[in-house]
Amino acid sequence: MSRIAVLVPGKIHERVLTRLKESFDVIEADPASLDAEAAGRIRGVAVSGTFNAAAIDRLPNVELISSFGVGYDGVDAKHAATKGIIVTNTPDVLNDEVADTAIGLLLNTIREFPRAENWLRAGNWKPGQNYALSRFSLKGRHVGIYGLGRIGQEIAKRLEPFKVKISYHTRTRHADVPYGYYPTLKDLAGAVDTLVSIVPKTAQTHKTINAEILSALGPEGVFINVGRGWTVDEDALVQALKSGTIGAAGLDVFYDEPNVPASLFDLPNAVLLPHLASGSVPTRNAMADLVVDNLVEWFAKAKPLTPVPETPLKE
Ligand code: NAP
Ligand code: 8YV
Repeated sequence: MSRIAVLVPGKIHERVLTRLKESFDVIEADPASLDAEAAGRIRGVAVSGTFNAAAIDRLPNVELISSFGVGYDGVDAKHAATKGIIVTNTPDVLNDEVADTAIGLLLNTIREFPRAENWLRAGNWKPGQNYALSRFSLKGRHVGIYGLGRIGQEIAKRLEPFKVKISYHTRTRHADVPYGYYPTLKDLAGAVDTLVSIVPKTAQTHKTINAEILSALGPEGVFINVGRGWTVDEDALVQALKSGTIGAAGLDVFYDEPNVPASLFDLPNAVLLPHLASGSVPTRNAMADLVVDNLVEWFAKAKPLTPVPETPLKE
């Protein structure tokens, strides 16, 4: 009996391929390159990155699209839903790693550890010569979290032992958290001196970190982004860092990855990471397993493990 065919349309974590091949007939191809017979055989997709409406429409019998990553902005989940197709993502298994990265990036940005190490490695540490004191300290700061979801809440919990004040902005207020709530991002930015963004890429979050928000954050302000670069007006951010409108920024994500604006490279008050917040071997393995397990569970028991909210669930 032939096995269920699963399409892998592009580069994906090696463990996804290895594990998929244990249970499925894996077809590694661009959906546009498939003939009608091959496209008709595909019942599942495992994807890291983009799978748009046109790609979905090429697969008449696809039932589930399993996306690598908690952010599934590359997959047209709304379009899939109109056709009864399930989309899954990889929530929770990466919360700790991403929250740990956010804290590391915050400390690196405030205390300038990457610059200090570069200074040492360049042979500058000599008798009588010490690295300059960092302008900023985490001590006594008021941290605002833009997005208090699964990851935002882990970031907040990790901040508590640092004895900083913690506030947040989301559209929905949480009754069960001990943090101050601000109903608008502008109110939050005006109240805090440190802003951490961990919201998804949606039409509503596009360039919401703009000149007005950065100005509200102020000259002592530190901005950290571990969510999506889409959320930031990068020209406004560069301008704010150059002019001293804000003090410093730590960025793991960029508007047009992997194209990081050259204007950011020259800024001494920016710490830049190549979208690695979930990028440890154990966490990426857990994400890979969840990509495969969603497909396995769907085809064995008709119950995906982690469907995204747009997905229509067939009982
Ligand atoms: P989540 O649990 O869905 O949380 C999202 C949070 O954002 C919620 O608190 C939500 O609250 C808030 N939010 C959404 N739209 C908003 C808006 N327009 N205004 C204000 N708040 C808004 O998601 P998660 O698992 O924490 O992940 C968050 C995002 O982080 C992912 O979607 C992904 O883009 C990014 N991420 C990045 C990395 C990395 O490697 N750098 C790794 C993992 C995740 P309300 O709905 O109440 O507004
Ligand atoms: C991954 C992420 O780097 O989960 C997400 O939303 O941004 C990251 O964990 C990415 O999805 C894999 O390329």
